[in-house]
Amino acid sequence: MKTEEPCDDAKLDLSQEKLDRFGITNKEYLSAASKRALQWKYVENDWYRVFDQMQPLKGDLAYEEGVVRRDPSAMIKENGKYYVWYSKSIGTTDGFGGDVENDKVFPWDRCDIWYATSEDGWTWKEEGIAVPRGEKGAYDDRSVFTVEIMKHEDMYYLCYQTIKSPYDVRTKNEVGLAWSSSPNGPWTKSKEPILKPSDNGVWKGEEQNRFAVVKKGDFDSHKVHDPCIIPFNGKFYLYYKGEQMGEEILFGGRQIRHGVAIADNPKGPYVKSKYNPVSNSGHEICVWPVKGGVASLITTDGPERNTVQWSPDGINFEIKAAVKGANMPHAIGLNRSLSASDSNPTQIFDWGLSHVYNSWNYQSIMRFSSHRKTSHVAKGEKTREEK
Ligand code: AAL
Repeated sequence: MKTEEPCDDAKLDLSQEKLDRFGITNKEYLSAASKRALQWKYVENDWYRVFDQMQPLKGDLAYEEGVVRRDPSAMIKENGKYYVWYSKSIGTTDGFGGDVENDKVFPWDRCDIWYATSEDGWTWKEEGIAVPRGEKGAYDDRSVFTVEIMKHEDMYYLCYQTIKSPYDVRTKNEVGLAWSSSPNGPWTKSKEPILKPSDNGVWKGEEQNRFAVVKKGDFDSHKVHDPCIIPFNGKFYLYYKGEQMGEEILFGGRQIRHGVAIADNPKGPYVKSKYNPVSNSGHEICVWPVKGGVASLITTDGPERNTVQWSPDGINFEIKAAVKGANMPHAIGLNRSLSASDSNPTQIFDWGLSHVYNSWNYQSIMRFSSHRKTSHVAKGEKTREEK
């Protein structure tokens, strides 16, 4: 039987070189998979990475029973030391259904933002609280967590998630900002959140059930998470993860998507892009500027998970490579002291930090590393480059 018509054959590149590369010797019989391969926009190997097994840290950031340390920020190098910020809380997680005013509903509930320094990236000294939860009644009175750092013109900016008590399953999650002229603080907090969920979703009924909706609204109608600001094209691009009211499992996992909000100044106001969402897959945000555009590691959820994507304009992302899922850190704190280059655009993954689940109650920060893989060789065989 001749090939069915899932796509327009006229648009396929049927050059001899391409057919030979994909091992298609009879172009009269193209499966749907072959047609998709011929439509791939990018097939080179320069973005590919394989992650090694994560290694434990030493000193104050070594695993500590009874303590949650998770969601490390990027690392920056200042005064000859690496700095990292992270969420820290104490004690077990109660979950929902009990007394949400007083329980701890998630490991990232009842967190403050702490920071630590290290000379070698292995042995860390915990320096103390950078940004505490707010006073009762403030928009961040319940938890501040999942922080990112940006240095710009000798000022330091921490952006992070905020929760106002009570923390129940329908509680909206927002984003706050704090700034300082020193990585050691003191930090000044924004009086209001710099980013909020869209307000065009409608809950169904009064019960605390996040799946019951009359209308789901935008992709970020429930939560704006994992904020990360990078300077780009003379502006400030705040990338974030959106969660939608009435979340479903759809085509490859949870409905988790990424958006961007853009500002002229680091403190905002941040305006959400009309093109959002900019990714229909992913989870924690991991973005870095390279090749004149913005690259993004997409992990965990959605059909495009475990891919590296790149956009020339910070908005229109295309897949550049798949990333091997094994050992892949999913809550990466990038090492911003490593620069990605045109010839090695994923060099920023040489090493950095992420967290692991030691248990549902407790998480700790560990060190990841990765390497490029350009050929697949047997023991004793020379690589493509060595031949
Ligand atoms: C993570 C992140 C955010 C969420 C929670 C802590 O996977 O997406 O940080 O709020 O879980």
